[in-house]
Amino acid sequence: MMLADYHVHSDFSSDSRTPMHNMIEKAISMGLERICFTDHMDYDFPIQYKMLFEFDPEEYFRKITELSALYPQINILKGIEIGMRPYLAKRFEELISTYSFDFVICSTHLVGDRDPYYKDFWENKTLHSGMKEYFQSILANIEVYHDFDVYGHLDYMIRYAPVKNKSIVYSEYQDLLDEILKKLLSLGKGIEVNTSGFKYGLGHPNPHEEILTRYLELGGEILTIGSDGHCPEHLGYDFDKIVPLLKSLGFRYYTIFENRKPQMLPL
Ligand code: HSO
Ligand code: ZN
Ligand code: ZN
Ligand code: ZN
Repeated sequence: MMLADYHVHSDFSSDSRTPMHNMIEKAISMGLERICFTDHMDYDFPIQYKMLFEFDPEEYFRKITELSALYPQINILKGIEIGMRPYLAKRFEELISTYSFDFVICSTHLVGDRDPYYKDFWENKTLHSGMKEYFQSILANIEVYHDFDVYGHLDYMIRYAPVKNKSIVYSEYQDLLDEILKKLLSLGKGIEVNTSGFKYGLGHPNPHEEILTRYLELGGEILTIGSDGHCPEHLGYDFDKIVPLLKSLGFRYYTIFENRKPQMLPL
């Protein structure tokens, strides 16, 4: 059993209604030693989606400090999931340098001003062209923004593709994926394995095993594990599956962060 969940949302994210203390109590009941909140900060989220993925960092830090005192039996970390787009790099640099987060996940949630979560993204797109644009936007983000620890759920948008057969041929994106992974490695950044792919019935985590294997082949070591849970039932989702899966791919360690410093733990 994994003892740490490094991708957790609470009602500081506009798509979660779970107060932090409910997540923490669930984590304690599951025997987790660490829970790292990584609430959404997606500056300037397009108005047509009527979602405001932003929180007040002062309030966030105050709340986590208060809860850390209330629940000494678990280590509660202050993380954040930033929804990157190239023109926001300066704003995020300022935010991340101002507050002492333990852990920063950089994610692509938008391609241009379209969210693959909604149907309008997929109009006039095939699965292939949508995926390609998504991967290209990851590259554009890591070209200009570097103050993060891991890149989030590298291929997660396939879960929202309006097609029945979601099995994707990763070799079709090999060049792009290699470019992304090599760039991340040259920057000393890691990736995360996000177990919510199982929850969406994909039968694999995000990213897919093929991407994880390639990451390992290229010398990738930093790999955090997170459920991306937005409610207590989804905390630590399928963690019992992910450990044997990672071991079977050849991984021997996973990574946790504290004060932005990585620590490798045996799987
Ligand atoms: N933020 C969700 C996905 C999403 N919801 C995009 C709205 N737009 C994944 O945590
Ligand atoms: Zn979310
Ligand atoms: Zn995300
Ligand atoms: Zn998330």
